[in-house]
Amino acid sequence: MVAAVPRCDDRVALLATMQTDQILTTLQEKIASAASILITGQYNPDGDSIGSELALYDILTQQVRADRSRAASPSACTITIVNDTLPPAHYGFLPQIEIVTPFEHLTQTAFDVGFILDAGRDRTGRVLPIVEQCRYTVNIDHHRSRLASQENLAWVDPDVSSVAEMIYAFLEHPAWQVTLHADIATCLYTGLIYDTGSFRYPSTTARTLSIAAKLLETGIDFAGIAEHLFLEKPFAALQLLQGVLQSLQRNATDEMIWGVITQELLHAVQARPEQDEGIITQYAFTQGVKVAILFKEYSATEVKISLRSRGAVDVGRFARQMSVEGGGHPRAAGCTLPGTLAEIKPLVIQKLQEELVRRH
Ligand SMILES: [Mn+2]
Repeated sequence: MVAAVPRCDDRVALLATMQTDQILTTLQEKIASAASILITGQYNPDGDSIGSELALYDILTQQVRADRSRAASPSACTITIVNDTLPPAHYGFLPQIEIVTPFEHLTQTAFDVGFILDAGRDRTGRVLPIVEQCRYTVNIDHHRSRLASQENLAWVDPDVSSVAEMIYAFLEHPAWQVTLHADIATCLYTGLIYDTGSFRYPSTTARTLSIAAKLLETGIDFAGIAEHLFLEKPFAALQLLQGVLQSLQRNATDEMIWGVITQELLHAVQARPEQDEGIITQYAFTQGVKVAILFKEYSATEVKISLRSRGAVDVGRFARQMSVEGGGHPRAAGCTLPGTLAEIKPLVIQKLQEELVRRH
């Protein structure tokens, strides 16, 4: 996309291409004079953020090596990946995952260049004070953000499927002397399939698939990556699903379905809260269901609610109505409400029932 001459009948594409071209040229110049680089992202890294961080680490390492090999007196450059929390154990298959520095082990606090991937700086958790001390900050993100303007360079494109797709542009740009190899491809493919649900979500474009094809040409174990990411589950996650299914209920018209994760259940199966990933999706795609709800009793005084809609109800708007911190998309949203499960559950079911009746 970057190197190609854009079609002149498409002014928007021309603008976007030039911006990407300028961004990557600027970044190459910045990296050439940097002695220390920080790579960070959202406080709990997901497949796209950790995959993109590791791929960028490799790309920067290659570029630094190429720049320094031409310099008369080459200077050293350190590159550090750190997030608030370490990636979950099931990302252990990613090449070079061990180079990620646990936050507690970080000794350096000032960096020349700081990259914030897949999130705004407000979502970096404990890394934020270190981001604030970076001499030059770069945000590469595909979420709409209020804070991107705080960075020296903001490359934010909400129309792109994943940050991994954006990182691929480094490999196409003439200023970057980097080679795509299987390790980078494994990391970027992880980001692509994580954020597109294996190319099922509407964010998937022809470019997403053409990048995926280029990644496959390096010989990566793409079936293995998908198994690690989406199919393998700890036994505790299965027990959690078993417990949630026991609470399965639906309304009189069979259009609304819900389940409950109680504190008792979490404790009994020794599951971590994030191990409920995927349960709500299964609920939402039950035939005839228009709205799915998962109530999560994470403490005795508040209930986290995950919502999915097949389109009849805007659950993002509903979540924002229920709580100022609630939000999400029309079809996938969530909020946390103060109160006990016994109070919150009937209230939310009744309000969503009213929304459904209004849509009829
Ligand atoms: Mn992402």
